[in-house]
Amino acid sequence: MSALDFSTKIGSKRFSNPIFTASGCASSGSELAQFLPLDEIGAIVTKSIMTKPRTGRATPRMAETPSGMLNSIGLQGPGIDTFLEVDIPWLVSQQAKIIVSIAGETVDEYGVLARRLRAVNGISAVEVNISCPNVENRGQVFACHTDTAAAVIEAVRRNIGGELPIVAKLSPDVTDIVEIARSVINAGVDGLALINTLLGMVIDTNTMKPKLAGKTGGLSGPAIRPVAVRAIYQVHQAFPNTPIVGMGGVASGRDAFELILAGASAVSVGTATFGDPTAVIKIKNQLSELLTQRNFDNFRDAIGFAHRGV
Ligand code: RRO
Repeated sequence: MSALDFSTKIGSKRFSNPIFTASGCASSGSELAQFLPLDEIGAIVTKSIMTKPRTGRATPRMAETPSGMLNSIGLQGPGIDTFLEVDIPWLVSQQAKIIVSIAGETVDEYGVLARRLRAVNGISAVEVNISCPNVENRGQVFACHTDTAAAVIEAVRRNIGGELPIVAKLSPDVTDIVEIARSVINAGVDGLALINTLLGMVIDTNTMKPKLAGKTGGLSGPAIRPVAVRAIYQVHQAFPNTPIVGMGGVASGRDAFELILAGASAVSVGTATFGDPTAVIKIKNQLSELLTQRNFDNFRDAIGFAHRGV
């Protein structure tokens, strides 16, 4: 049997393998670099960056949950100036494939970030995070409404030029994710990132108060995997030609394969990295073995396989 072709594509960009990090779970990659060579990862998706440095929400901002965890980080980060001066050159020096995640408080801020990125060398795509659950004003979750979701993507498309693929990161906390996907596809995205965390809450029954200082947080980990599989399946069914970067509780090659069968063209590993920083490489190797066992000689033939003949 011939060697597996493990490569994948998002828009015009090709990636040597389909296992990526998930935004927010490996910052800009430097913590992971002590455990593994970053150039073996399909792509590093950086923590969503904003126009200005930000300290994030008050602590505690993590809480354990059954088969998962809640986070309430609140977009902590260095801001775009330091990110472009320090993080990007360092990632480029590691020969990492880079997907930059961006987040704004207003449509204009997304446009400003896109303009800053358009001339930067070494970036393969931009993830437009329109679905952060930990914003002060829940009315500002752009991905919860078709019009605001589209407005952000139009601003990014206008400012970034035609070269860099744009991937919109959507929230599962909506009535109909297919309608949100439709609006951002019409607004010009090249791909979708499905799914961000679900909004959750934990109350400590000893103190009788919420465990997180910010009260609510984003739920991630294996508990949300069936939600991710469902969202990917629904969106792939409606838009089979739009590449999906799938994420949500992937902790093994088998889990990644499940998201791929649902329709993902690539899979990001997030929460699993906290327990095992080498998870992303282990999952890549397990997936490669599984595809070979199932007689796939081209990874791309497995994308959306669960839809065939249904
Ligand atoms: O920073 C966060 O609190 C955060 C973000 Br930007 C996001 O997109 N998803 C999440 O669970 N947390």
